[in-house]
Amino acid sequence: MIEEAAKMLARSRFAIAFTGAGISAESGVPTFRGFNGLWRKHRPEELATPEAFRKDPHLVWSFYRWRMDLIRKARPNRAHYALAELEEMGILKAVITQNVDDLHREAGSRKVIELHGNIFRVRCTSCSYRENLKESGRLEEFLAEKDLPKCPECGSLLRPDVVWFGEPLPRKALEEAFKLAERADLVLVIGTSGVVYPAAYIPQIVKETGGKVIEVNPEESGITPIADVFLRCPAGEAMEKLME
Ligand code: BJW
Ligand code: ZN
Repeated sequence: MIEEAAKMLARSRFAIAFTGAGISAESGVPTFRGFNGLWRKHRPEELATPEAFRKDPHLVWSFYRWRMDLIRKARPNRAHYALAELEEMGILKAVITQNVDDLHREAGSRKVIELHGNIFRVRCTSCSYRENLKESGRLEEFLAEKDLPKCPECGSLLRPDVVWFGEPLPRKALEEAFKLAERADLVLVIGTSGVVYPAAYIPQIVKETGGKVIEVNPEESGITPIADVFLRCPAGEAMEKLME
């Protein structure tokens, strides 16, 4: 199976990767729906929605501050590095990710499309203020604060610049992702349950436009039925073998 996948990858002319929380599991970032999922106590729909934020911004912010702190200490793993290397080799044209953790960029991937935002960015709920806390150097200070974060421009409540259920995905990123998927002759799907839309359309578009689907996941997912090759193992192990 691995040999088959390696051959397909080497022969492809325009390969892309589509990643989810599972690729960062070996970096110590909990997934959403897995066994040790992030939201076993709180279901995604209870925390990652505009309604939850309106109802209990303290709960939602404490959840995001906890995750920001966990993610800033996480380092990319073998799978992230392998994707950066495949791009360097000219094989991989882009990484389309549902993750908000920045680990693809940390690993050296250049063409990264973030469909669900970035956990290190905040934005104002009233005005157009946005800030990347990693770039502004204010992350430590932000995490130490216990009160609700307020906009320095207008004083309104800040929110994480991520995409919650019922909210539209960033238009440009989604359009670009769909275009790449139409063009791709191969998609490497790594570590996603493939149940959250519209992101989950990406591998389907590749398939429908004549491309191949390689999936890496220790469990079956919503994508497995359309996978041409299914590598049933953790991302780090699969990607290391694939690179040999
Ligand atoms: C490993 C591993 C290892 C473990 N190695 N693998 C069409 C049909 C049905 C529903 C909808 C539809 N269109 C829209 C909807 C509604 C909704 C939706 O999809 N609901 C479904 C759940 C039913 N979608 C939306 O609401 C989206 N918005 C939208 O459609 O807007 C329309 C609109 C238009 C115009 C105006 C207004 C509205 C938005 C979706 C936003 C999702 N947001 C989240 C939170 C992001 C912020 C944050 O991080 O806090 O995104 S939810 C969460 O799920 C997060 C993830 O990116 C996303 C996907 O999860 P992922 O990455 O797949 O993780 P898991 O945990 O599910 O899976 C991990 C996998 O890894 C597992 O398979 C493991 O086996 C595997 N694994 N270890 C490899 N070592
Ligand atoms: Zn503001």
